[in-house]
Order: sequence, then structure tokens, then C-alpha cells
Amino acid sequence: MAIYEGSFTDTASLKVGIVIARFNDLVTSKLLSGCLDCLKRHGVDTSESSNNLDIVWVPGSLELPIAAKSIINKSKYDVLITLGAVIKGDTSHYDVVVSEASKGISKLSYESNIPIIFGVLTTDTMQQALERAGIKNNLGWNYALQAIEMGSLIKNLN
Ligand code: INI
Repeated sequence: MAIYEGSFTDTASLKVGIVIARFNDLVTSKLLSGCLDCLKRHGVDTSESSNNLDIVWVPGSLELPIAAKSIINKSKYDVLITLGAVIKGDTSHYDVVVSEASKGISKLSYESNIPIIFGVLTTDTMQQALERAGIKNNLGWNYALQAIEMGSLIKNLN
């Protein structure tokens, strides 16, 4: 019998790509800080000279899938993290953005065989989004942990 699971310590060579939306950047930049803090504390080189980390900014969450696809084609990553914040407000655009971003990212992950963490907050209000991006808890941290676990798992299974 073989049991496979991700490692949180075997991170020295883990190559991580982060694709992040500028829309609601008050929220997304906080998610990024939490994410980088977690990666660094788990041994991923997050310095400016790192060869194991790239960060790509896009206008909004709708653009996350195409940018993720482009960087996958450009370089070899063990895992990607997508970060965004879609806040409901009064617009029906919300449903389109959430649905297209999540479908595009899942499809890309499945087809490329590279885990892609869906770090897109979907909330009714800015207050709820800020609470999840650091006022109460920073989910950026959780997304990074999930990335380390899935990146190392799929790397070992391949
Ligand atoms: N993009 C987001 O990331 N969050 C939002 O809440 C949002 N809303 O509400 O409209 C949003 N829209 C922009 C969208 O992602 C695209 O950038 C835009 O439609 C251009 O393609």
C-alpha cells in the first residue's frame, strides 16, 4: 500500500507562481502579504532575486485564467495561486466574474495537471472581504498552505 500526501517542509525547490487581480486591491494586496508571509516561513525563497517565485498582476479576476495559462506555457511551476476579490454590491457582473474565473481556473488546472489554488474571495460586502484578508483572518495564508501541500503532492505523484 502507498499513501501519498503533501509535505510542508520539502519546499526549497518548490516553484510557485502567483497571479493576482488589481480590482479591489485594498483586499488583494493584503491577501498577497499573507500569502508571501506563509510561503517565506515555510522555506520558499520569496526574495526579489528568487528563481522560484513569480508574481503576475492582472486588471480583474476575470483575467486570472488567461494570465495563469500564459505563465504555465512560459515556465515550469509546481503550483499556482490565483488571488482576487469579487464583491457583490449592486451589480450582476458579480456572478459572471465569479463563474468565469472559477470555471477557467479549474479547467486550466485539470488540463495542465498543475494545481491552481482558487484564492478568490467572494463576498457580499467590502467589510466581509477585509475581515477575510487580515482584519480577522488572512486567507492569503491558507491559500499559500494549500499551495505548498498540493504543489508537493502533485510533484511527488508525477
Ligand atoms: N473584478 C474583480 O476582481 N472583482 C470585482 O468585484 C469585479 N466587479 O465587481 O466588477 C471585477 N470586475 C472586473 C473584471 O474582473 C474584469 O477585469 C473586467 O470585466 C474586464 O474584463
